Amino acid sequence: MISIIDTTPYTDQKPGTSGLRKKVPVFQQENYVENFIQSIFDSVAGYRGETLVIGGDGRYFNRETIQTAIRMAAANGFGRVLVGQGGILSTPAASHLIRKNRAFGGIILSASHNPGGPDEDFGIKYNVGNGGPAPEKITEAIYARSREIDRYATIDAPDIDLDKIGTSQLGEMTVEVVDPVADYADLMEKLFDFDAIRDMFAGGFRMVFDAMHAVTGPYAVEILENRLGAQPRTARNSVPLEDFGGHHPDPNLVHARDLYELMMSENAPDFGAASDGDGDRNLIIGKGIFVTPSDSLAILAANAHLAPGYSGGLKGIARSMPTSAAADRVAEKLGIGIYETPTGWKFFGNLLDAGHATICGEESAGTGSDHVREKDGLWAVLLWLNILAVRRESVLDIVTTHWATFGRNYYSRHDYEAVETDSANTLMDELRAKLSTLPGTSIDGLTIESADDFSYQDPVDGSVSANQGIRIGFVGGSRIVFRLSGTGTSGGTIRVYIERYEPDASKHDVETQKALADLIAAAEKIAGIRKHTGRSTPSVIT
Ligand code: G16
Repeated sequence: MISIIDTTPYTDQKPGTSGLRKKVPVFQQENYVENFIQSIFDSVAGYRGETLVIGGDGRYFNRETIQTAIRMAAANGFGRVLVGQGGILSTPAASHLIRKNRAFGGIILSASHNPGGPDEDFGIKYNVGNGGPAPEKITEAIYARSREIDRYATIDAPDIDLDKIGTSQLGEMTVEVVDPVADYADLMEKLFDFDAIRDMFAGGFRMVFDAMHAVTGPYAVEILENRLGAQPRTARNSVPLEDFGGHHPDPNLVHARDLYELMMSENAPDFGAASDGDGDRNLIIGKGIFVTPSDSLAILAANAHLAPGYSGGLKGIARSMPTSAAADRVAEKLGIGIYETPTGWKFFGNLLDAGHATICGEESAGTGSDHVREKDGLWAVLLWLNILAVRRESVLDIVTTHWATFGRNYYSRHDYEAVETDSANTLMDELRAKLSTLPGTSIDGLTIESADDFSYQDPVDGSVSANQGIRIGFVGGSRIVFRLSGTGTSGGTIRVYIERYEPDASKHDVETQKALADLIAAAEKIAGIRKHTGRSTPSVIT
């Protein structure tokens, strides 16, 4: 029985870099979830009788929201819902399911790498029929609708048993609870040389994968251990927990510290990797070397032809603006296009659909390809494994050879988290106001060549996204970028991205923060971070 329920709008349902992210108690307010989901349905057209994919990263409030979304999909006229068993679907697996089943779209419940639990974070993302995040045109329509919504549709029905694979009926709509792993694992098997990787493991190659008690656990166990024959317990923390065991499921050097220390120890295995809450990010660490996401993108692009899925070569590479220019040098050598987009995977969708780019990446630990329309943590891990299996060199050797060939882009990101929103905005406003006066000036011997606020025009649909981050370029190719994060849930987060290009291989083994010290000091002088935030050091350095 369909019911139309009266509701009143909330004013804060503006999707950020990746969907709507808020604290759980915010989502638990009366009709908060219902308003947002109805706003999604009201902002897209033509879904009657079509398929909707639903799943999430297993965090607290996942199951309740899935039941709400299923009922609302039935009441709004969808013909079929595909939902991952246990409510689980990694973001890349959801993207694949949407594409494979030619679904109309998908609702993915995740706050990515943010912590989970009753007082922590939750999120709702909407993905469109190409499997990728909704473009800005749609997220803006959803926000506009959420500000005037006055009713939503649902159906009176008992909960669906999410734990049992099978098909049931909800009113006119079919609900299929599906294995969340199988289709995705099959896709990986098509892209990569599983025989070569299996041989490498059989020869004693050792790896540790930290699933951080998040969604990739079941995927990693099935792919790495069951299908590729890696030793049992290669996948650690592999049971998804609603609160991620009390940790941040963020695969960086702060939150995956144990893995980092293991990889730097005498006893380190050959390869270490981790993924985040919803499985789209990756962390790659070789024995004795952390590979920055920007370098990883460049190295994967330079070696992708060694994997069967990319043996025909790449059409182009795309990277977000703050990502280092390491990939640009690879694109130049391969004679293919390089695209610089704003932060947010949604900006890669058109480039992938139009066949301009095959591989995309971001400094924020995201890499992926045209196999889905999301970044994909395990995909990056498997491409690395495929390259290692073919080259039979250590990660350290592969990285240092890459630098010797292309030069090294020293790179670091400094985050100032949970800063007062007003202070963060003032810092950016003051910076923006003086941009035109900066070129030609020098700070401690570093001469500024260019300064602007990045604006992107999508080469496929012509849409323009302005104010995407302040870029300060120095003579010689070094760069500092300032931007406010679009994914935080408390206050503002200022991100400062610092990069220096060093072509001389004899200067490639300087410690990163040391190699960037003069630029780090210049960032403080240009932006007055201490004055605005009261902080003398960043909260996180990656
Ligand atoms: C999301 C987006 C990424 C973006 C990252 C950081 O990742 O999908 O494209 O790079 O946030 O964004 P920001 O710098 O605005 O915080 P995820 O893994 O959180 O979905």
